[in-house]
Amino acid sequence: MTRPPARQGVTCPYCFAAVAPQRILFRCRGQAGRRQGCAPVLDKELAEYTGSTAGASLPPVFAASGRKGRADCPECGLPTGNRACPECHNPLPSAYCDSPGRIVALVGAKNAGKSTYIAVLLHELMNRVGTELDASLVACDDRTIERYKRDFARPLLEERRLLPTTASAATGPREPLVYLLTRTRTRKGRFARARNDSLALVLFDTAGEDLRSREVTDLHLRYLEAADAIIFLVDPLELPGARAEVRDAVPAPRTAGEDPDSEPLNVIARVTETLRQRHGTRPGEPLPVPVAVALTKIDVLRPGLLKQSALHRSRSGQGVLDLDDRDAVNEQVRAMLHDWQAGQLDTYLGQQYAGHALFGLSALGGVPERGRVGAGGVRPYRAEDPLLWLLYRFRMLDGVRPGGG
Ligand SMILES: Nc1nc2c(ncn2[C@@H]2O[C@H](COP(=O)(O)OP(=O)(O)OP(=O)(O)O)[C@@H](O)[C@H]2O)c(=O)[nH]1
Ligand SMILES: [Mg+2]
Ligand SMILES: [Zn+2]
Ligand SMILES: [Zn+2]
Repeated sequence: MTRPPARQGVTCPYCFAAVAPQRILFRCRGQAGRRQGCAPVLDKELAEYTGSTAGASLPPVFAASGRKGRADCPECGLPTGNRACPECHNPLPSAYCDSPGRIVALVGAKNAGKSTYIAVLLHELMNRVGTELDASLVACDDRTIERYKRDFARPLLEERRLLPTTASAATGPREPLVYLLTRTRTRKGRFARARNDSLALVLFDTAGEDLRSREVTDLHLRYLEAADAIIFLVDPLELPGARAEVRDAVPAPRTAGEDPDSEPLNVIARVTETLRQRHGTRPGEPLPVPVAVALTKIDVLRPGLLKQSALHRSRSGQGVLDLDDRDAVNEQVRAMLHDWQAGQLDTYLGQQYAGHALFGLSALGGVPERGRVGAGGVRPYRAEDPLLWLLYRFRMLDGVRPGGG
């Protein structure tokens, strides 16, 4: 297997610049209560990044060699552990600087279900799945918290309205949502000790619109180039061969089959080209980035199709990856793709990537009606599966075979 080029230091999860460890800045902790730190000043770099001076008045940043992730502010003398990117001045959490961050890129054609998936996946990680994995999911900056609430959780999960089409990045700056997922793992046996593993989960809600052409925006491109893993979402309603398997009540999407640029295979091919440029691999050589390919909206499929199938079973939910279940789901989705004359997708991924895995999930768990989530509310189904597999690939989650072997 080819290895990705060794990365010097960290990749900023906001601007995706590669930052050498000694260049990481510190930010003064400032005044608080009786603490006499530096007063806030307008941070021009940060304001430029966010496109607004609101929230960009902060205690100053400074360069320092810093030992053990701390340095004393040259102005006020107070020690600080807050670090910032030298390019965009966004915060770089210390757990992110200390452990290699993993950037997960989420891509898919227009209407594939990306925004809905982000809303639901993050909610699952903060709740049920987080508990199962003994993991905490913490936003790395206040803007991420606000944006998740405003653009994802409130409309979809509280008000049960479907999310609007994501606007093209060309119409305005868009920022990634940056989280730190930290798992506590206790090793059993003689050298028993707890260890924390961190994964920076950087989700950039791309507009399917922007993946239609090769002229992807600069930030977009850097996001893809920086990705350590890809989650590629495919709407089964866009696969013409799948129509016969869809419940009668589900209307055909307006775009189906009309726009070759939005066809799943063409979208993944453009993403693959971008990745090849970064990795500098030869055409025949597989890319080292793991790719999770998920059929979204599987609730639209006829119940008969899923009955007694691997996809119909629920995961055991033990804080491990059940490899038997993983194999079964992978095989089932592969068989479905081939049945639907979409086997090309599987073949292409097998040729281009050293490791790809197939998933079937539903973020909503039911067919929406008139712009709203169905009557039963949001009931995600296997939404976390792709992420669990990636955690397994990153060695943050153990794999088990309950059936032995
Ligand atoms: N049945 C069903 N429909 C879904 C599900 N998730 C999304 N949808 C439908 O798909 C539509 C598009 O979902 P989005 O999440 O907005 O898709 P997107 O990939 O973000 O689209 P763009 O922003 O245009 O790129 C939604 O409005 C829903 O109608 C699901 O789990 N089940
Ligand atoms: Mg969207
Ligand atoms: Zn940056
Ligand atoms: Zn200071």
